Amino acid sequence: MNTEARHFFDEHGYYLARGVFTRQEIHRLEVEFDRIVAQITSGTAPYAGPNAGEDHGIISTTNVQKYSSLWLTHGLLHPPFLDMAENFIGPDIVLQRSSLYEKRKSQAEGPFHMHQDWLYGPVRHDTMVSGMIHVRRATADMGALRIYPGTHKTRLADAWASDAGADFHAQFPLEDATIVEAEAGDVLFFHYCLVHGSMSNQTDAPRKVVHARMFSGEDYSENEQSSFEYLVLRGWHAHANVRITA
Ligand SMILES: O=C(O)CCC(=O)C(=O)O
Repeated sequence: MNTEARHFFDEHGYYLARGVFTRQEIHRLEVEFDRIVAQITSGTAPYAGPNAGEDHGIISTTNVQKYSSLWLTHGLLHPPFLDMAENFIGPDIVLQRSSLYEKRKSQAEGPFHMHQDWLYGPVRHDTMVSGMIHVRRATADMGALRIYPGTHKTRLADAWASDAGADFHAQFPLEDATIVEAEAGDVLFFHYCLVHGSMSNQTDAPRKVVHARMFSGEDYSENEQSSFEYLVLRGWHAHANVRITA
């Protein structure tokens, strides 16, 4: 147990773990990331993914582990990644979903207004944590993640990223948030109640990340049906509402 990381996370709602993937490891994952993005952009609906849009330069998809064995075995199951996640989640780690985002140059506002993630998949005991894997460096100009440290202790009302959260966005402006810059191979772990968002990428270098949203195997979804999509990354999904069928 890395007690320093755990302590920081408990107090601030996030922890930036440096060099979880070596240069070589993250480079292999980047080549695969680029293949996935090339396939999306050569298709008929390049902007069909979550939060995607030509105007704000986002290309996205979910659950890379379903169609990339490298991302499954050398990304989400990478032992140093799960060792670090264990500090915040415990020994049983369940993947709710992963999301890939490539953010290209754009002048659009946003594109991720401040929000909390709990609204997009609440779990009973709020054990959900995102591991944001930086495939390339993310600087302020490139649209690095922005956060309000310490906001992770409560579920806030109307904390939507969409226009439904307009009052929330006025209360937590993107401009005043703390910017978390990171290098390729770093992982930003953050609690799903931490207020976060990000601005556009102002540079010619794309920002590339994969978020892995994970929760404790002892916790469970407030929506029972969603358990069928989950993937145990480490340990065991213990809760009785997970049906194991023959
Ligand atoms: O990758 C980003 O900049 C933000 C993504 C985000 O807010 C989310 O996935 O909830």
